[in-house]
Amino acid sequence: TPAAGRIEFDNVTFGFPGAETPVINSASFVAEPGKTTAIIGSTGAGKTVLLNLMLRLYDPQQGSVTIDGAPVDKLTRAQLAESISLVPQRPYLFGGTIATNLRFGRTDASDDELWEALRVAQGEDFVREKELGLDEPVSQGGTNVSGGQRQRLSIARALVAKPLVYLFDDSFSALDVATDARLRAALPDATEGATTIIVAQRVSTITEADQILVMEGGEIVGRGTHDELLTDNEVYQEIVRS
Ligand code: DGT
Ligand code: MG
Repeated sequence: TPAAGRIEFDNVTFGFPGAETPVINSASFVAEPGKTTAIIGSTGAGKTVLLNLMLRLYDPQQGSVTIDGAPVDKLTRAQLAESISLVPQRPYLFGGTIATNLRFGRTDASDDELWEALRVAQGEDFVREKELGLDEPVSQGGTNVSGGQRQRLSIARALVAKPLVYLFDDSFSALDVATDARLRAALPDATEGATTIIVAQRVSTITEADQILVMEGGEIVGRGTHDELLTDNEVYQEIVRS
């Protein structure tokens, strides 16, 4: 079982069956524990597919994905689920209550832990406003909570699980800028020591990331800090301008 959560992609190429061109082309990078790796790039660039390769939703045709040196295809789904929490681009809620949804990754979490995760995810206020609080019923698919609330509950669910690796797929772009800022201010303490990977649309979400990967057409076409990329990466400069 992984102990640190260091993710390494080594020359990974992946294409969907029957497609002519790969959607991930020779991708290599390392995401370190205790650090934030951000991924930015236009729609269709391959950001979600890159995250899905870590969870083995599909396996690469070439290259390897490892966590703490162990190829992810040697780990069981249960080991992967214990190590990595994904907040998907379109979060999903299960029929049950807010509490059962938050405890999805770790059934023994206390109510205090759920409230703490909600505080960080900027979901505390709206749950407190519910008549039944944590026991408020949620319909399957979460149709009785708004999209923004669904997003925050999904973020809180990942925090409750306390994984080694957090994957946030575009989890902050639906939030208004102020909420996004508050959430990101609270996140480092809550995820301390973990490997954090954030797919983002807004540059302001990722300016403080330790490392930013710029993706275009399935390739990593730039990497560095915000300041470094501003100086020397045209694709990043274009994203900043847009
Ligand atoms: P986004 O979320 O709109 O910002 O875009 P990305 O960067 O997350 O793009 P991604 O990774 O969803 O898709 C990369 C490419 O792969 C894009 O050309 C669409 C294609 N693709 C994604 N999912 C599937 C799939 O399930 N089947 C097939 N055949 N192609 C897919
Ligand atoms: Mg995506």
